[in-house]
Amino acid sequence: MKQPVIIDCDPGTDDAIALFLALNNPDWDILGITITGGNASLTDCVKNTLYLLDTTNNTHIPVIPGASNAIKRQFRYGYDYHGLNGMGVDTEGYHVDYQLDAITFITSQIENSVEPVKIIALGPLTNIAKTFQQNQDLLKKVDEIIVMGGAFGKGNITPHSEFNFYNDPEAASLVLNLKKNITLITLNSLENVFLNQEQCKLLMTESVYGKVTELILSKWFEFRGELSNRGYEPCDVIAVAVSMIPDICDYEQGSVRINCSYDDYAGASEFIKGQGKIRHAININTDRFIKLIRDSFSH
Ligand SMILES: [Ca+2]
Repeated sequence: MKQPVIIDCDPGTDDAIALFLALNNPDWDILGITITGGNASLTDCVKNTLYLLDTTNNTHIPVIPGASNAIKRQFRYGYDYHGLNGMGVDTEGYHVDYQLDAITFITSQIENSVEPVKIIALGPLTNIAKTFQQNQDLLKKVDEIIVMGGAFGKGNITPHSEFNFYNDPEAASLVLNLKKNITLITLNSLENVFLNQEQCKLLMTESVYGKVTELILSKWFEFRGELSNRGYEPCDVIAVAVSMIPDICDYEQGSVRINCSYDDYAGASEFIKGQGKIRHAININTDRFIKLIRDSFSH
């Protein structure tokens, strides 16, 4: 039986490639893709997801809108990093069905699933936090939660904070303190995995997934200009890769404390090694990571 999976995300260029990797995993049954605002407005993130599923013939997978803002705050978007509409592509003609609701969807899918559900969270954790805040019993039927977010001693939206945790620190704190094992991919996990343009070209295979990846990454390098010299950070793609091939990296075990202030330290995180339910991914094998995507996008 296939592993049931729900992906919560905010596409976003790296969310896009992460979704493609997940869609190509023959062992997974993607029950749905729930959306949070973050990299772009909720509306843009939903439209970007519809675009990704449409261009790769995956329109049978439901896309469900969720949070348009954080639990206590306004989202700060990432258009300046990701480009037009938050993913660099024209999404005119795609329409958002606001009758649907991410929390209702996640809850009912977990309740109705025979097998425990894997949850992969690639954006601000608002939808996930609200779901389990309302119903902690659901956790019994969750296989694992994989979270991309946070940074220890560094940041990307401020010098101290990573984008997803900065955008909803209250949600991040709630999720990372759930009574559930969590695999965490942070900016520290990514230290060796900044992809230069040559490495990115390796992901642009002849399949439809490779072609859409080529479009999105080419637009990103063009949009960022000289700022792209540091390389492309495939944050969300790493999260999916780690959850597909757990031995692609090493881990350190512990707990995480998250700052919920209203300044540049909002979402800043501290890792406390030792007792704890958080498994922090470190030392990603970049060659295996690139090979995994190339193999997945080969057909
Ligand atoms: Ca994301």
